[in-house]
Amino acid sequence: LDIKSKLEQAIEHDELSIVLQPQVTHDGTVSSFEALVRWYSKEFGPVSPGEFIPIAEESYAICEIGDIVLRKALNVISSFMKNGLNTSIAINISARQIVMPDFVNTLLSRVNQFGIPPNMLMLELTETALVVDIELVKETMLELAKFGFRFSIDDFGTGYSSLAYLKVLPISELKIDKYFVDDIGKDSDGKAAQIVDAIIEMARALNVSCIAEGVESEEQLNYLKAKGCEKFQGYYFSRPEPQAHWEGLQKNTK
Ligand code: G
Ligand code: G
Ligand code: MN
Ligand code: NA
Repeated sequence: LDIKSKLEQAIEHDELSIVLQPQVTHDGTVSSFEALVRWYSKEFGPVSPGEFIPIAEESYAICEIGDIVLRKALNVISSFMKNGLNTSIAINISARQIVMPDFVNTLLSRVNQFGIPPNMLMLELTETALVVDIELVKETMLELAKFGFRFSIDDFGTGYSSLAYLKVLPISELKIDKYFVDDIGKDSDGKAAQIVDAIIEMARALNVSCIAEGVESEEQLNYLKAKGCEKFQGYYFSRPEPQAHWEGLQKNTK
């Protein structure tokens, strides 16, 4: 069997799970998490999302995965809220998902089912997903924003979205791609840092907040802090970990 049919079986047999990576503010507080899907196959062992997400994106499978991740994330939010922890969760939304005719209703029925306020969810869309059908995506985003869902632009700086698009979309956050963060202090000409500066400026101009992903060193963190980036995510703070890891932490810090 090929990986595609194995993935369909994995979806059916509940072999997918999520891990959570913290998103941290200036004072080190965990304000939110990004949920990242994982596939531990009984047959192949761990399969990286870099491998199976592009395959899933070729079919409706990505929508099923999206719904699985959504339900698991809502379950985590619910459990955190019961413990008095108001951390929101960011989930990744694929281009194919956002243009599905039932996308708004699916999201609404899921948050109602779990009793979670929509503002506890941050929906991460890549620039590439935005421009697939900008008019439809804009209408969908505006509709969802009315209910309180928030949006983050993932992998920012690597796509083709123009300021003109960004200005009319209900965006809460720009997420600086790891690609630029990686090179802070490493590239000899300082261009990565200049691009990071420009993205932070753009976030300010759009009046949205800014988060950097892939933060691995204190040097990167200090640079981003000094420039006014508001939130940080990366191995410097923590790798993505299962829910149980964070519940332990919660109890310890009480
Ligand atoms: O977690 P890393 O963990 O390896 O994720 C690799 C890629 O897979 C990233 O580009 C990430 O956006 C994507 N990805 C991870 N989880 C999800 C998910 O739930 N949905 C979608 N569409 N993409 C995901
Ligand atoms: O959704 P997105 O494409 O942004 O996915 C984020 C990816 O980056 C995931 O694969 C996640 O595991 C990975 N990641 C998060 N923080 C770091 C980091 O500090 N270093 C590296 N190498 N990868 C990271
Ligand atoms: Mn993401
Ligand atoms: Na990203």
